[in-house]
Amino acid sequence: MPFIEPWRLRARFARSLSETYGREVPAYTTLLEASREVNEAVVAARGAEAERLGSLDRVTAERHGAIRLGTPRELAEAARVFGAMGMRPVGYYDLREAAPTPVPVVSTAFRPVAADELARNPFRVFTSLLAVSDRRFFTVDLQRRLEEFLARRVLFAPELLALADRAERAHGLPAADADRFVELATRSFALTGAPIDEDWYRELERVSAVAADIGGVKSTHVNHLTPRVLDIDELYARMRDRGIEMIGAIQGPPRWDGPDVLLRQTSFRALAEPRAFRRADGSVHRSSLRVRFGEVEARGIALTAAGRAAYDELRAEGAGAERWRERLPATERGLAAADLAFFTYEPVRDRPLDGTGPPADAAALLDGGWVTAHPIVYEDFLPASAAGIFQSNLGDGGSHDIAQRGSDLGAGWLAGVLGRELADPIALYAEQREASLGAVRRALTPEAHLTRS
Ligand code: OOG
Ligand code: NI
Repeated sequence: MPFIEPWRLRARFARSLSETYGREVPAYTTLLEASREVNEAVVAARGAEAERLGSLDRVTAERHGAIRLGTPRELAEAARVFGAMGMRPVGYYDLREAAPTPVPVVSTAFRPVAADELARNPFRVFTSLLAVSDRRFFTVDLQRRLEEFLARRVLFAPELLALADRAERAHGLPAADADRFVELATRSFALTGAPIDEDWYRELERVSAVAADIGGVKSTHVNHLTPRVLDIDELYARMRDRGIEMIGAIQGPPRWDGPDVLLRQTSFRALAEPRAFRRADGSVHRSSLRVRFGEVEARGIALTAAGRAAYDELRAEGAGAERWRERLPATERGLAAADLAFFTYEPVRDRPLDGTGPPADAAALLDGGWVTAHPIVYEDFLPASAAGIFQSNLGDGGSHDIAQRGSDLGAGWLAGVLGRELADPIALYAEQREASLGAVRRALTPEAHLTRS
């Protein structure tokens, strides 16, 4: 029987989730159509340069999903399910601190980390955990009732978790078990029709729409699945032309004439979906909820810590394209030379010899024509954009009391909950760059390498 490796499980799961979501949210299918059109038009117009940050095949298949969980136990279980598919927790996002509208969650993203795994299938899931212990949002009483409610629900079937553990240990599953794994995993994230306790849901909604979405129902669901486009301004215009109500803006860096960096995102408003509600007297009636929406993203080059600091400053200023040009070099080469963005380097094989040896640092290697640079794509998320995406789709901000002290729930705490290392995105990009520079040095100075080893 064929053996299905983690990346194949991941690719199949992403496809299966996309099919389910398309059936549930028809506007998602419109978004996919518009995205495909935009990507094909960009490649036709710009040629190979359009694929510099990912082949058309990768970009067309690329998705990120978002899920929201209620308890540390649920998060640890999700980590096992994603672990089976070669997806590791990367990055810590504290959206409770997001201005101007805090969201009562802390988050991470599960994604492949190795370059070859990302190339095979880069599926990632932004995963948020409700901060029930945070007094700025929840009283002691509400925390207790939320915890009681959440403790009684089961998001991931024991059979799914057993398969996940086997898959992670053995780096894959035999075909029949793989089918079952994908089926159960997809089912865990599909919307269920079970009636919602109306009083409980509405009480939570008054505190926070996110709290209601997470703690007001007995299951979880993917709340969006995001395709990637090569030109997000063009996509935004096309969706509006199709009469779809988009949120006010594109989040993240502005459009400018330099290379795409980090991540730009936008979305259409959550659509009203029919849901059944149970009243206190036991009667069931139909109403609707707006929780699931369509988002789209454009990815750019990963920034170094210095580049990221510049981005954060520009964002805080609300800077437009002009300020960007003053603050950041508008070419890949400039970004590489100033060490503001991440690249991998490759030796130039036929560089004419001129008696000089290769210099030590990347910028000088580039200037001397020793190497070519390839941009590393940003594979992660942006906390301010994430909070903006949450808020723009969940109606009003609910209530919170900033006078209260926040509970800890830091990155170390989250790693403990996961029982896994929480990778630092910048460290992952830096590792990739260093590995390529190591290979460059070995190729350019073989003798030095030999005498050292
Ligand atoms: C997650 C929002 C964050 C993104 O793309 O920044 C996110 C959520 O709505 O649950 O997906
Ligand atoms: Ni998203």
